[in-house]
Amino acid sequence: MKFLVALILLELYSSIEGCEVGWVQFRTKCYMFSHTAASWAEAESICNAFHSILAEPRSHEESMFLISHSVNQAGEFWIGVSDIIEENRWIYSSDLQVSKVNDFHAGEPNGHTGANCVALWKPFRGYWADESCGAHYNFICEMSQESGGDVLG
Ligand SMILES: [Ca+2]
Repeated sequence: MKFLVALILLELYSSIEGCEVGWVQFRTKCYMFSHTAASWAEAESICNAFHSILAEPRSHEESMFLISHSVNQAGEFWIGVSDIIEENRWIYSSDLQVSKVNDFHAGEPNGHTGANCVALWKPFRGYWADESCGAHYNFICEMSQESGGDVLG
């Protein structure tokens, strides 16, 4: 019983702990919308440097949060979805699984092998565009809220 109470208190504590300064929360994750631009691969490295990864929307709700938040910021935003490994097979970087979300704008993706990384595209009201991975855009990092920046869940 004591253990259960402690567990509940721990859950309660972690749920009100929230996100680090500069990160915004949606459900169980914290996100950082960068103010600087980088290539897709550089963006992933920068996220990793802060114990996070490029954002990987796993549900329609999460994707819509990223899209709606991104259009209130300046610039376009890389996320961690790409078809670098196999053309037109869009996967998450962290586990190589096919993306559960497809929020490409009508007419996208259209860049074929010359565009293998996904950006939230402001002229499309934040919906996805396939872009050249070497292009420099802002980016969104994510970490799980429970991790507190230590280990990615
Ligand atoms: Ca492609």
